[in-house]
Amino acid sequence: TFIAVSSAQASQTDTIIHSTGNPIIRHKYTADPAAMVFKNKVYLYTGHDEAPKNKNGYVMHEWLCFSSENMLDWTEHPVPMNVSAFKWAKDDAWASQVIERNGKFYWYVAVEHGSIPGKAIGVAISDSPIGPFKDARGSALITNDMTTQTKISWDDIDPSVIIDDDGQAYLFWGNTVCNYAKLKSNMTELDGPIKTIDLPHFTEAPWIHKHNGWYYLSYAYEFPEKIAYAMSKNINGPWEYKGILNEIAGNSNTNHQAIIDFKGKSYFVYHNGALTPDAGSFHRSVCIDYLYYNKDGSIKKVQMTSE
Ligand code: FUB
Repeated sequence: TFIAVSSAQASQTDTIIHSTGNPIIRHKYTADPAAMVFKNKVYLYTGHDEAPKNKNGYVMHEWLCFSSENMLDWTEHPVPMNVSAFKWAKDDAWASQVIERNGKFYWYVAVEHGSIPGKAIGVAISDSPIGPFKDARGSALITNDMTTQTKISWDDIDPSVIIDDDGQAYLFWGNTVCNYAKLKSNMTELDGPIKTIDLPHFTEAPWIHKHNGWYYLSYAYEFPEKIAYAMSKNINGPWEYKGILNEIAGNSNTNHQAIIDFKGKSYFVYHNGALTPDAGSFHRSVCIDYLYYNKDGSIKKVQMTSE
């Protein structure tokens, strides 16, 4: 049975969820997952699809945070952040990612800018993975007037962040064009020019990760979206396109992935529109399936399950 919980009703205490299969969260619609492994736990950060039942369009005002020690029992933490954390932003709590550096947690998010037309990327900071988070800059890190490759207003979305083994941090993001730039060690300022990466049929949702010496750049491909990926031995490329990793995910035009290693296994975290018969593209739900690497570093296609 699906129980809708509105933001107003949201619990201010932890809620325990035992996942019985995909989608893993069934009492709310969750989208755009990002996962972070920290001290024996997985932290799952999602958007919250809050659109009324019959509305075709995104209504997203807040982000959610869940944690687990075994990928089956999840704790839902009190809502750690909503759009009003960013005074310069108007609405639209779109895709995000959290990363830890020196005991601080940095949350990169896409939102609608209040005065510069279009989407923008902000960064929030906390001493804890579950918040509270506050705006780390007081202004957007990336705005629509900094990248001019495309003319759409939502080309600066879907931030993904990595800290490389040498301590250099990078931010990847984009719609239609995949951008990336170095971040200063304070994690709140760019450190150099914005560059672009040419990836076949790149739509959005870049996710950068490293595994066994390879860099992987996965992304939403075409529309409706599949997830494709490229590999490189160098974070600056060249990137070799490796094909489709995940097919269109049940009933949703968008797909959006996070890839992590946790306790000896690898996981593919994504969303679909299959929680309720009328869910579709604007009432999405986070799912998790195993991800397997081949000996040469390439990745086997993900088998989507309902277990
Ligand atoms: O959730 C809003 C947008 O839809 C995200 O930013 C995209 O990745 C797509 O999932």
